[in-house]
Amino acid sequence: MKTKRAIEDLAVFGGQPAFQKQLFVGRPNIGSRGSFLKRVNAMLDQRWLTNNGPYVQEFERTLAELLDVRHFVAVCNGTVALELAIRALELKGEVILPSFTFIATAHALQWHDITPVFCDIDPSTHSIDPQCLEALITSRTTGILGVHLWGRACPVEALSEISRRHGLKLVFDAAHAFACSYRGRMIGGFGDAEAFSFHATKFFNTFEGGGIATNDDELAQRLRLMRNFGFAGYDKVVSLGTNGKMNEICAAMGLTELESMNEFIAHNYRNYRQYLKEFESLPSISMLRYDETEKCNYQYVVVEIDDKTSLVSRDELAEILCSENVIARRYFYPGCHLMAPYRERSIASGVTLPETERLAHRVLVLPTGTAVGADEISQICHIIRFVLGRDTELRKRIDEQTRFRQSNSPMSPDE
Ligand code: T4K
Repeated sequence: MKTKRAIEDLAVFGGQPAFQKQLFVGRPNIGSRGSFLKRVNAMLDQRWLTNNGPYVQEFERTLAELLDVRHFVAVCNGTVALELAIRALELKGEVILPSFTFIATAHALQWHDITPVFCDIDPSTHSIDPQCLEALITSRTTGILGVHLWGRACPVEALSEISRRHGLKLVFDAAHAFACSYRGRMIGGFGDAEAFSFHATKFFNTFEGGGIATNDDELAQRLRLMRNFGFAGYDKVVSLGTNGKMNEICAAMGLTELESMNEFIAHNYRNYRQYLKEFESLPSISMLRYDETEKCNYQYVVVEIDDKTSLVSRDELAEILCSENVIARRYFYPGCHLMAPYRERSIASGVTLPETERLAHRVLVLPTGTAVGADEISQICHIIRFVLGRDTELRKRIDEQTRFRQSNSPMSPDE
């Protein structure tokens, strides 16, 4: 391990970076190459590349069983999974969702001319706050789109109860929550439908890919039509549709990844436990915990930097880590309601989501996955402990540097 003893040892102040190669959040987990290539060869021999081929069908059957749902409809990515679910459920007008999510959750609605109405979160869970939600329901509201952030279920019972009482559809964005459970039931079976992403950066990937899980037979039928241009037979179109199909090579990847999925989870779990232990006695950082009685993919190592106890901000820590080649990510900053094209509307209508905005300034996601092991985590945590332990000294140094930069800038007010 490259020990940092003095401030000058930090790469940001001219020291040697701790890592030669960059460490990323969301480096793909890769299953058995042999197994994947065997499937690819068989696919090429059969000359069946897409359009509900044998791998897609096997993938769908396996996933429906794994998630304990009647139907799993595989599609080309998680955004299209959301869009198809939204269309097939005939959502319109306004749909309520958390702002603290990946922008695709909001875009999937807006793309279909549905207004995303952003709701604040509960800071203790990072998930949509049901108490704020109810006040946002209007005569135009047709649905609720909950997000199982970080693979932890959002408040499923409360959302189900509210949606039932107001006659609203309930969809979940389960992009983070493949192979996770809630109260012993696999995520996938809640609400009217749940949409998954199998993007390369997810713990389980099909390069690009996604799918919708549902127990509703009619909905599944509509989804299957819609993902294939509305074709009900060779030349019979019965509904509006798009091209949302998953192709055979992606399904082959998915089937291969399933063989190693438990190893990926075990690796992520070891990483998660190590991070927890390393941060145990560091008061200015708090790490998101998973309920270990549930199934979980442990894909996200999420920390919050407490600006009341640390003189170094989240963004400064991220910059310091980046110089060391640790590409930690601040997720969902500044919150979807403050991103284009929603920002202007939020500002004009006075939407403020204090908890979302506060969290978006505190959260940092650290590298994990099979590309990251115990030595890397020790080194990352050493740097973080060093930075937060020397925050007074660092604050002085950063402020001096900022003043120096400002006084040498051609735009400097001193000139
Ligand atoms: N809902 C939620 C809650 C989501 O999180 C997402 C997707 C969706 C819906 C939509 O699902 P998809 O339509 O994407 O299936 C990434 C992903 O593109 C996105 O899938 C994901 N969420 C989101 C949270 O993160 P970026 O902007 O972080 O991607 P990028 O290119 O910066 O990649 C992250 C890091 O991963 C890079 O620094 C390098 C590394 N990487 C990436 C790729 C693609 C690799 O090492 N190899 C790779 O192949 O968005």
